[in-house]
Amino acid sequence: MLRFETAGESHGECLVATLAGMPAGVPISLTAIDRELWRRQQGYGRGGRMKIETDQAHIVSGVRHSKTIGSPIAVLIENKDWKNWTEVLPVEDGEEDKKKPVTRPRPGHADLAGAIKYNFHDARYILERASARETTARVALGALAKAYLAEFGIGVLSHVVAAGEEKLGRQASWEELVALSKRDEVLLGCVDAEAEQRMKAVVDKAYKTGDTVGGVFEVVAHGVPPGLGSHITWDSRLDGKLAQAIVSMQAVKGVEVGFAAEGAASFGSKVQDTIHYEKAEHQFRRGANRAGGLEGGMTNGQDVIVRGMLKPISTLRKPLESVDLETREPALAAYERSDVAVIPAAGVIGEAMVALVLAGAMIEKFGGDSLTEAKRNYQGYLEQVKNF
Ligand code: EPS
Repeated sequence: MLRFETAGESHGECLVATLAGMPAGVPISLTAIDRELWRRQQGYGRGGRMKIETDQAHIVSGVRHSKTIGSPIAVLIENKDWKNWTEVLPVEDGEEDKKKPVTRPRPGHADLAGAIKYNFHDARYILERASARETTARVALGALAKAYLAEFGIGVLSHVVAAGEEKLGRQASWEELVALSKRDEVLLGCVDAEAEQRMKAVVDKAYKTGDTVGGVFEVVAHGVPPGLGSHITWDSRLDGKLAQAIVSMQAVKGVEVGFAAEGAASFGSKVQDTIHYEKAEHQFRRGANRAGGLEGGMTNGQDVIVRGMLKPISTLRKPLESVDLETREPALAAYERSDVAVIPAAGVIGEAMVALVLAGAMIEKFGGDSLTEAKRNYQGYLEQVKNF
């Protein structure tokens, strides 16, 4: 089974991530991992922190001579900002007056719930880990999962479908997503230039008013075989696993598999993807892909489509009402340097999470201690599907 963990705090020394269960022989490129880390750092609306960090993956185990060797993979990513925080957040005692306590919790952030739960009157210890900085580690591991999936012809990409009230308003083709992922300048991660400008205007408005803005990203997995996940138990349903993976992301409050919201507002006759058969090619074909490639908790061979809904970032330059944890008097919420919008970055993190879930499902179904063995098992299954 594929298992992963991350550790690390936003202004600590580094982020650490481990991935166990990856078969041996998967080609790994550090350049490809760093490209994913770069993509996560982009987007109009990012704050000053991204000028400090240039994320780079440092693999310390599990990969030799550019291939996985079957042992757990451990990745370190340095926080360049750490040098500014060594006295604020030392591992040992340090000086009391160097601390930067956060006592005015931000509505919407983990500050208050975490402070109560962990019994701290300084929410700094909570926000350091709750911060989306942690997603850097997820993206590094997601890049490893993507390398594995690529060996089976599966690609995972994303795009932004809404920023605030501004929407893309149409479907994007896989080719458009590929072209978008190759861009060296990322504005809002939208495939349509006109819609992207409308989205930019929303972010500009948030900037000007000391506000923040959320949005919706869509992750698409292409080339996925039918039969990943299962209908047989609640916890083997792949849609459930994908939903958890997406909602576990910082600031994500909602997830949609396929066109769920539209479906809920329509009649059944308009929503289901009709089934057809191409006799000459011995292949089933579907009338549409409104199910997002998942039926009964299983992939059906169409593109897997999941969307994540991001609430606006909870750190506001024009802070909201809060209460001081020490005095219990009304106070404006704490403000620290922050992002105004992170929708394209969230899309890249969503890709990583989807890639990790799909790689996990592939490994569960096709096993294999080595990639050679996994591919042999996969080919056998494809043959069975072809002859169905
Ligand atoms: C974050 C606040 C900002 C973001 C950070 C998440 O960090 P800082 O307070 O250091 O400016 O930039 O995101 C990242 C560091 C990142 O790599 O994505 C927060 O409060 O969640």
